[in-house]
Amino acid sequence: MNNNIYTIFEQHFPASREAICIETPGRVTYSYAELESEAARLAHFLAALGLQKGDRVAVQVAKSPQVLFLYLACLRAGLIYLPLNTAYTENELAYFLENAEPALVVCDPASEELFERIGKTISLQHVFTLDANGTGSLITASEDTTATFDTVQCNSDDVAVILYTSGTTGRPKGAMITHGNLAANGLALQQTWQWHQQDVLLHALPIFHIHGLFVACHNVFLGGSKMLFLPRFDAEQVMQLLPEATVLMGVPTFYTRLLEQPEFNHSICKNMRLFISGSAPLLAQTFEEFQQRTGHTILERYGMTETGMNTSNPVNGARIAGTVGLPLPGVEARIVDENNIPVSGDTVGVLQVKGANVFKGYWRMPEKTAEEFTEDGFFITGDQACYNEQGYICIVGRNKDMIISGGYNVYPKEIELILDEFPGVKESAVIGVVHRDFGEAVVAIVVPEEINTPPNEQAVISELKSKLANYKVPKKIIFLEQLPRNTMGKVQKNILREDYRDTLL
Ligand code: MCA
Ligand code: AMP
Repeated sequence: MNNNIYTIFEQHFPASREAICIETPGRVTYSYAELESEAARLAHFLAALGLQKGDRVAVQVAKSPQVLFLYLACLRAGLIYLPLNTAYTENELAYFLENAEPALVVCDPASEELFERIGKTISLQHVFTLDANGTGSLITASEDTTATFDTVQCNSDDVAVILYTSGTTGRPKGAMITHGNLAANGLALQQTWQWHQQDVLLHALPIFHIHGLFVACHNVFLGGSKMLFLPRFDAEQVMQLLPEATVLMGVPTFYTRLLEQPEFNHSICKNMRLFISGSAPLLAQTFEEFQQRTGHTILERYGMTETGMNTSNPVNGARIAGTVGLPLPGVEARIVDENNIPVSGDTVGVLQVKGANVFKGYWRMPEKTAEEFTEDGFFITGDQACYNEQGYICIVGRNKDMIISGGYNVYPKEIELILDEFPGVKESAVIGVVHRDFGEAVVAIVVPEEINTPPNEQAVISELKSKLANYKVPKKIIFLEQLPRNTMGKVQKNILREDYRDTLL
């Protein structure tokens, strides 16, 4: 038996492979037959380059159907797919490449030279390009390759994908996600959300993270369904296409932006079966406003890069605002106190999860991996949670110093390390504050060496922009004489968060 996740997808593709899998806004369609042959062609090409099972393929490209063909090709060839946010800068990319040592990079033509340069310092063998139109040297070079390929044999614990997630220390860690993790989580979601061949997903998420790549696309592949594949989220375009869709998946910002559209109403959503939200907390206010405007109740679910999806509100049954529902089939979840003793009711503790969905570990970081698990094998999420009256899980806070802005995670340490190096800066503290559009947004509190002559704010912002993905760059810098500290000398970020909570409103 082949446990390669692609083999499992294939078993779920529609019997008639002429059924459409992907449709673009320009009405270009790709059938399941084309999905199979394009993935086979690319897999053949990658294998012919000499790439071996377990080699990493790093991909930083704009969203297009061809990226999905490449992803499936890597799975088929037993290669480890390493997607990278298109916002990452040279600084960030150099770290990922050095850490993951990919054998091949696929990038936008505009960044080819950058990757060639970074690649010199590691033993990067190949750089190919793929642009937003789905053309580039990767496609040209693989054009004449055979469109059949025997999917490489994989075990459940073979790594399929590495996804970098930052950490409280500021050094990103590569989460190793196996073929077995993807299968367990994909099938659990397909069953829970009752995905079927008549479903049409409106896909407006980026495809370099769990949400857009696994949660969205895997459900389509396992449901044998179709997706309307948009390059990015655009509220007007989403409204235009919603009448053709049955499912939308998004971060809370998608829903607040739709509600800002005066024409967004009941009739636009008349064919919809499910609106799903995740990656960040959905405000009860958004949940209720959405219900009033459309008659639909948003289904909120909860997950992590390391675990995939853990819990979900039900399709049939009450979906409750401010909760993330119940554990998915095959997922064990418990909330524990500081002594690792399970708590019940509305007592807040840390959420821990266990199951075939939980990742294999951090790439080349066995100690960091060990730190994140309990002795009895539960993964410590770092999220604070409790149960509501119905026994649903509510995420009420985080033990980790992390900001979620528009669905993207930002780790303050990464920004503070750069700020503290800036001339004239003594120290800094980066916090998340309330933001109307992004839920939370990044703000930096900076203590200058001389309070009367602080560094130039624009110069600081420019420095950060050159080193960090744009969504991590603070929306505002506040200069303070000193940071609040407790008796142990630890910066009291809770005070800063309280004081500057409304600074961007
Ligand atoms: C864009 N900007 C942002 C963000 N996005 N600032 C803060 N937070 C953001 N999320 C800034 C840019 O830096 C830029 O500023 C300006 O906004 C316009 O950029 P643009 O790219 O045009 O913005 P947009 O297209 O309107 O994007 C907003 C968005 C996008 C649609 C909400 O951020 C998005 O698609 N988010 C989804 C993220 C996601 O998929 N997360 C899932 C992770 P400037 O001009 O100053 O540079 S997976 C996960 O979390 C787990 C596993 C889970 O449970 O799902
Ligand atoms: P990531 O590191 O991108 O995997 O983000 C995972 C984190 O996002 C979780 O640990 C939570 O803190 C947060 N998250 C994801 N979904 C939800 C949700 N529905 N409600 C609250 N937080 C969420």
